[in-house]
Amino acid sequence: MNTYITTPIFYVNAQPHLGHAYTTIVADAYSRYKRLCGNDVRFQTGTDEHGEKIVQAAQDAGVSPKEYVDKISTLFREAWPVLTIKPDNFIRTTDSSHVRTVQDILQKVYDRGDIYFDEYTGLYCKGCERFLTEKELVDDKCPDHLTVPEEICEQNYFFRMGNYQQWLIDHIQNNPEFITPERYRNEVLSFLKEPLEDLCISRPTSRLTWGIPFPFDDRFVTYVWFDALINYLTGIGYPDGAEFEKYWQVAEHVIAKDILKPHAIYWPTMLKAMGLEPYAKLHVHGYWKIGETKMSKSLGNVVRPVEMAASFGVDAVRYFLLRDMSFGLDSGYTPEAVVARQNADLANDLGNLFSRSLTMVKKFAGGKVPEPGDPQGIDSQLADAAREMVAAYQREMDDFSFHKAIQAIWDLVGRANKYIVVTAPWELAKDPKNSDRLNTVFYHLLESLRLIAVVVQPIMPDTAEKMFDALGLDREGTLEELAQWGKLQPGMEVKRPASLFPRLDLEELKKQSEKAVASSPEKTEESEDSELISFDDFKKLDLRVGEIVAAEKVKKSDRLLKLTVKAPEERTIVAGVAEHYQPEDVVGKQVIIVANLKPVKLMGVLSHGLVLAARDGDRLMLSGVSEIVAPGSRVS
Ligand code: ME8
Repeated sequence: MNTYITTPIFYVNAQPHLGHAYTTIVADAYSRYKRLCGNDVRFQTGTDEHGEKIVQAAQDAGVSPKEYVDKISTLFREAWPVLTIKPDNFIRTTDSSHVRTVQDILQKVYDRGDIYFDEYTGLYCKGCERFLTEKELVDDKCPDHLTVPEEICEQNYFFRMGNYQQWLIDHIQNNPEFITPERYRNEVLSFLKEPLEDLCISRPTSRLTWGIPFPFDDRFVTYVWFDALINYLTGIGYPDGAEFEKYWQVAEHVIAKDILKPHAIYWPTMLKAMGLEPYAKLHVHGYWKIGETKMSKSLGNVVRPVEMAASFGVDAVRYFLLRDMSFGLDSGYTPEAVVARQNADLANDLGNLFSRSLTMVKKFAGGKVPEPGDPQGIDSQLADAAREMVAAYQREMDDFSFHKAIQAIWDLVGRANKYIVVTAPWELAKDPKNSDRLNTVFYHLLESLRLIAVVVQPIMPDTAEKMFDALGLDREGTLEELAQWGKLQPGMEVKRPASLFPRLDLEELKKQSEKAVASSPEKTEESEDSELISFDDFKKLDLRVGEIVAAEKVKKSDRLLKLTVKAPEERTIVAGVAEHYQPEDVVGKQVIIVANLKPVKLMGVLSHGLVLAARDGDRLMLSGVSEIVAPGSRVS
């Protein structure tokens, strides 16, 4: 059997964060699991490098787009091994083979009559890099980016997505596993109840040159999705590579819900138009959040996975992410939650089971796997539980329910710990008459540990490796072979156990990371004054020039003005300046705003940002720039 598993290719307008790491760890764990099942697996990830966002990010960094994408793509590529993620292929949309494939596909679909040229006026969201329909807006804003989309009228190429709407509905209805979990399948089917608009797939080169030129019209480049989605084909050598033959029909994509529509609607219809079968499965997960807010680079509330691994250990991070998120639903990140998992599930439950068992075998059985005697009821129950665990684990891993697969393993860990308490090997060891019984107990314990090591491997590869080493085991073989009860050979030596997981103390970790900052030579100046922030911290602020186009007093407040600020989209900002300015004084002023603050409600009005002002004694003066500039200009 073959497996082809992919992650989204991530935009290189920012560095990898926990959200990207989660998707990629999921794909890595699944690919390791399928390999363990004996499949021939290909796992692909990569970076998405064209488009306006990237040009903007490069400009902000003061380098060329090419220099910029090379640098950030490398950060992604180098982050993955730190998390023991091992992709077979890392694709970049600036790879020449990808560019060629996209152009071939554009030509093919154009020749078939599914691409046409037209004029279009629509509401364009820069954040999504696509036109939004009126229906998608919430309070006239893009619900993901909280910005008012810009009305744009221009000539472009369009893909006749609507031609394939009925086919897509039938396909989703006939294939319940095509989009999972079910809530997302239902969401897509409900969206498909309305007629599908055709998809704008180009940008004029007058607006954007950082893209793939149309093969039949060099005044245009492809628009982000028609370029990006095709990576899944390029990476396996479409159209005539042997790997394409082997892997396309089993393709499984993992994404978060933010890019459901492009993957569930654009992509299958594009494939149909190319004359290809759709991918096999789309697995959709929820968001990692900080508090109530999605972790995202545009909001700046991100956690860096490489730093997390340095604090907690790689396997603790992998375990936490796979265990704490129910695949499909949102989940909250806090360092306290990682530490709690590490201390309870890893150090206490698994770590203790492992070290207690091996220490006792060393002490009471000469450090060798003993020959078991006849099992009693309690022994057979443990063996049955282990067999049931393997079956449940397989079912849940196949189903992308990683948290349930882990629960099944930890049920067995709990049972084995209880088995030690009930059988009390240290008591048995007191009387040589019990040696047969003691050997049976040890054999059952060690065999349970062996099975746990086998199934833990895709989730925590390093931990499994340590367990295999201590148990002196052969790890070659498929899950079916390795998971047979009774494979452990009596007489084999077990090694003195290394501790699997340290117990973590969050306060201690915080102190250590503060110390590390204080003692790093290039940071000494900074650490002398804790009020100073780093340039990286400063860069997180999105400062813009905003033009106040309307202002009114906030009801029942002496202090607050409700401002409508153009920057360049219009947004509402509540400012505490009413004691210093009348509404009519501020209209027309250009001010400096912080554009990426989390929205907050003030006296019942939702404020999207903050206006900067200077306080001089009792006076408060709004900030501004010395010349009139375009609203939305970046302040740096
Ligand atoms: O959308 N929680 O790239 P992107 C969970 N280039 N997962 C998260 C997350 C969060 N808070 N934030 C991001 C793009 N992700 C396009 C994709 S594919 C042909 C083109 C993960 O860098 C999740 O996998 O914005 C999400 O779908 C993806 O990053 C979006 O990455």
